[in-house]
Amino acid sequence: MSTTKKRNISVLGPTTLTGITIKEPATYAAGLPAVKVALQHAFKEMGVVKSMHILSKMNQKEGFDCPGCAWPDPDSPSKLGEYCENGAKAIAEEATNQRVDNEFFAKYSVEDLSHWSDYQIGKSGRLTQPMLLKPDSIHYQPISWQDAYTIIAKELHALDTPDEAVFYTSGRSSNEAAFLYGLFIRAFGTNNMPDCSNMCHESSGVALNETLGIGKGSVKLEDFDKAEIVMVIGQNPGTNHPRMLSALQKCKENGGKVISINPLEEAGLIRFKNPQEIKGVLASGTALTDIHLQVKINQDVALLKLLIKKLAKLDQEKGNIFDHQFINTHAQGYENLLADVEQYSETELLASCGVDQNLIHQTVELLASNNKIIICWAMGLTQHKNGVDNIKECVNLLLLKGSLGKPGAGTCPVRGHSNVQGDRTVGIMHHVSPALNTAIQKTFGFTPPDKEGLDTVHAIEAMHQGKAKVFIALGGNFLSAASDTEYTAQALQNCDLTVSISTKLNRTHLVTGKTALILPTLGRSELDTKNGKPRYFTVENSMGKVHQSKGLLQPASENLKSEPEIIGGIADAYYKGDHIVDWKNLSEDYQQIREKIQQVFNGFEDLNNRSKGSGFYLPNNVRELDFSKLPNQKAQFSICHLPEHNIKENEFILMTIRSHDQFNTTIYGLDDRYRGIYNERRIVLMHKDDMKKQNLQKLDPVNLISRYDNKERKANNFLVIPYNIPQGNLASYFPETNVLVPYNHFADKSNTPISKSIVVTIEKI
Ligand SMILES: Nc1nc2c(c(=O)[nH]1)N[C@H]1C(S)=C(S)[C@@H](COP(=O)(O)OP(=O)(O)OC[C@H]3O[C@@H](n4cnc5c(=O)[nH]c(N)nc54)[C@H](O)[C@@H]3O)O[C@H]1N2
Ligand SMILES: Nc1nc2c(c(=O)[nH]1)N[C@H]1C(S)=C(S)[C@@H](COP(=O)(O)OP(=O)(O)OC[C@H]3O[C@@H](n4cnc5c(=O)[nH]c(N)nc54)[C@H](O)[C@@H]3O)O[C@H]1N2
Ligand SMILES: [Mo]
Repeated sequence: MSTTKKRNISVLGPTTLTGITIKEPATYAAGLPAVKVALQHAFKEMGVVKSMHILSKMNQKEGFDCPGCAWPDPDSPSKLGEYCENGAKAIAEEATNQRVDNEFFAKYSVEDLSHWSDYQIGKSGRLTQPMLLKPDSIHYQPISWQDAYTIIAKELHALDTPDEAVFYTSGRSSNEAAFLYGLFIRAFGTNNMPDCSNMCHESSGVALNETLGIGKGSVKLEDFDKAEIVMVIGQNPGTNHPRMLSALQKCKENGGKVISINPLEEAGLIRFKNPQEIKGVLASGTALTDIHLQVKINQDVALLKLLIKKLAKLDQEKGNIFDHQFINTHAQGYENLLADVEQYSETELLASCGVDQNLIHQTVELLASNNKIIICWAMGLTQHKNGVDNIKECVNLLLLKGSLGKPGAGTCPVRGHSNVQGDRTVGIMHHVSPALNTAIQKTFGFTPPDKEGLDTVHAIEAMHQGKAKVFIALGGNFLSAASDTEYTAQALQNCDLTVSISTKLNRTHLVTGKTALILPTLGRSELDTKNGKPRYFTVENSMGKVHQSKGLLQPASENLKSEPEIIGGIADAYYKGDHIVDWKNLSEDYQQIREKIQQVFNGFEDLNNRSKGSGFYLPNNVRELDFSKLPNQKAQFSICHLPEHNIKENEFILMTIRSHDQFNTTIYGLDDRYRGIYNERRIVLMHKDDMKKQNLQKLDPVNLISRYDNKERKANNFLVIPYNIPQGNLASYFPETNVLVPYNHFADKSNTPISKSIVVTIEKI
């Protein structure tokens, strides 16, 4: 047996500063600067010719789906494709001309690379060849695909039970890959399928399932044209879903109003200069937000309760404010909800949420006189201890107004990764679904396990405790994305084997189990061929529409395999051909995978044909106002509780957010243009009065410290920036601040880490 060398890895990487410049925050999003920045990124990574070729094919019907966010494409996109700065950056990052090859790994050990920043690591380029890190080594070395599969199969066979393996999924994988992966995992015998959703919209899924009977949103893109009010809560579309700004623009042009609820006044929500229109280039563009409610971090329930309470009062006085016919026909729990808001005083709620009283009045007036309301939200609501309640309170408001199941109204959880919703639909799920198990049994002839699996936070705990020993990741960057970086690092390092199926190098490849494998895969933009014939796969967007995506670029290396083929390779090596499923054959034939998806799941009839062109919508009971699966066959009002933070003197609530130049843990650049911060990520935004109280000057370096369960966690070296943020609140970027998030503090019911409300103190350096 080989010995295991203790590797000297820097888990967190460097904390050095990069040379900040600060300017005034921007007052609009997009416009010409966005085009300029997008092209700069694209040309730098891909060169001019390749850039122009590929950018014209993104999000077109016969093109490939943008690997960025999950916002849907309009049915009739412009000739240019719908323009998006951050989509261009996402594609530049994937289609870069830089390569991480054998020489790279021979030159740099994992110890060396661990001292690089995430930015440097990502910029080193695309992975080109399967690589093995042996227990006694600090250098990855090349390995053949077959030998890599054999190592995985051997480690999986060596486990005492299948539950000692953990299979993570990030949300970029296609429906075909995710389906096959889930199928293999179940055949292998576990439901340990943590996925990025657990850290993302899990709270939305739980809340929406319990209240409306489907874990997805109900609106379609065209509803934005018809909406009278769009509320954007805890979401920064200018950066994270830039194409959503066109939808908000249309809403405004048709007379709709936008209410944004956010501790920050995000530039993208102030004004949009659509670069595809003359007025977006030459004139001032479109003002988006009509009312900005600057809520304190995690006081959305207080704010929504206040609005509901005031509306209820008006309804009693004047009538016709709530849609009683809708409530009587479709919902239950109305009286309890009214009794609940009765308990709170308006003064108390107003103080908790910290919003200006006049703005509350204006909002109530708007909500009172309109009935077509869409509520959009993202991580600002989901990543709190009471994330599920945040969303249930939004549903309460929509139910009261009858704003569901009709044009221009409904729920709109704005998803993260471009196929995270699809992955869940086709079976990536740690919970047991008896219906799914029966369908798999019927279709494939084996019985999937019926024991609940581990989600992200519990998988980390299991690996930390030595109860799980093999970790396999289909995409993502588990180490940096998950909470409590040092604890998670130990969890991964305790494993016998960690495997990453990836497009680009990241920190999870450096903080590994005793043995580690990197399996390089094709990206969205690349041609995927079998016997010279191009293949396509399918994805589902944020609004439940399934459509095809077909890459067009030459792959980054001839040694790459598609995700389904890699999964098939692992399964084939594990079963050595002795299984009821012909893994090799199935994994190479996407048409056949789609046929199986169609047999296992409802709503995918004729998938092979219907996914062509602009695609089709999956069934959605809320659109039909069918609540038959819920108690009494009614949509459910919920009683939501106010958060308890018990903030002591000198403590702050920190939200960990995205800069304009990153996609989760992939760092595109060091600027956060809309917030006026350039060339630095180690920053913390703070109210000027709080700075005074803490005796801090602009750009003073500080450490951030969290203390949970008597454990101190520290993130070092951040520069203080005075900013328009509520007092008592701070903002900083993830993943640098993930070290502060305790692994065992997460949302009730959804187990989503509390990344948006970490209690911290500040230590001046
Ligand atoms: N370019 C780019 N696009 C992306 C991503 C990316 O990193 N880069 N990530 C993708 C993924 S996986 C996801 S999940 C989405 C994330 O999209 P977002 O959820 O927009 O991303 P965050 O930066 O986490 O921003 C959360 C917003 O919520 C606000 N907020 C924080 N706490 C609270 C609160 O308590 N209440 C309220 N009302 N607001 C709050 C913050 O000020 C911020 O504006 O974007 C997806 N698209
Ligand atoms: N503190 C804090 N933590 C957070 C969040 C936060 O707001 N605050 N947000 C959370 C959220 S919303 C999410 S979704 C998670 C994200 O968690 P992950 O999905 O795990 O992280 P990413 O950074 O998106 O993963 C990037 C890596 O995916 C790989 N990759 C990219 N494209 C492909 C592909 O097509 N196929 C394969 N196989 N690999 C690919 C590349 O190797 C790249 O390095 O992070 C969460 N963590
Ligand atoms: Mo996400």
